[in-house]
Amino acid sequence: MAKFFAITLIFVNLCFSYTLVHAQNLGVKGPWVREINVKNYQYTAYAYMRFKNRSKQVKTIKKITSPEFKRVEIHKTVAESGIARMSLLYELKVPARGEINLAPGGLHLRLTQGKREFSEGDIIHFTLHFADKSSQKFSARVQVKSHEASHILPH
Ligand SMILES: [Cu+2]
Repeated sequence: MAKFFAITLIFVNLCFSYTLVHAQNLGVKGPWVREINVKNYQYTAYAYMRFKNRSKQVKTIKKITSPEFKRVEIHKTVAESGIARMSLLYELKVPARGEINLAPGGLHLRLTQGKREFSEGDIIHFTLHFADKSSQKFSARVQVKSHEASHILPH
C-alpha cells in the first residue's frame, strides 16, 4: 500500500511539472510546409503556421532550425512601389496574449539546402530558439497546394 502511494505521488508530481512547462510554450497552429522542389541542385521549401502566445510576456524567436534543412530564414513579403520583395527578419516577436500568422504572401519561413528530397506527407521538424535561451520543438507535414503557388514569388 505504501509503495502504491509513493508511485501515485511521483505520477502526480510529473503531471504537474509537465503542465507548468507547457503553460509557457507558444501555441503552434496548423503548421505546414510547401515544397518548391529543386533549384540549383538545392531543395527549397516554405513553411507557414500561426504562433499563439498565451503568456503575459512577449515571446521573441531569435532563430529557427530544422534537422532536415541547413538554413531556416524568417521572411516577410513587403510591397515596394507595387513590387513585392522579400525582407529577411532577424527575430520574430509574438506579443503577450497575442498571435502572429505566417501565411502565403506575408510572413513565412524559407527553408533552404534541404538534405534530401521531400514529398507530400513527409514530416519536417523545427526547433524555435527564444531570446531567453529556451527552445521548443514542433513538426509540420509537407503539403501540395498548387492553387496557392501564385501568391509566392520565386526567391
Ligand atoms: Cu521569402
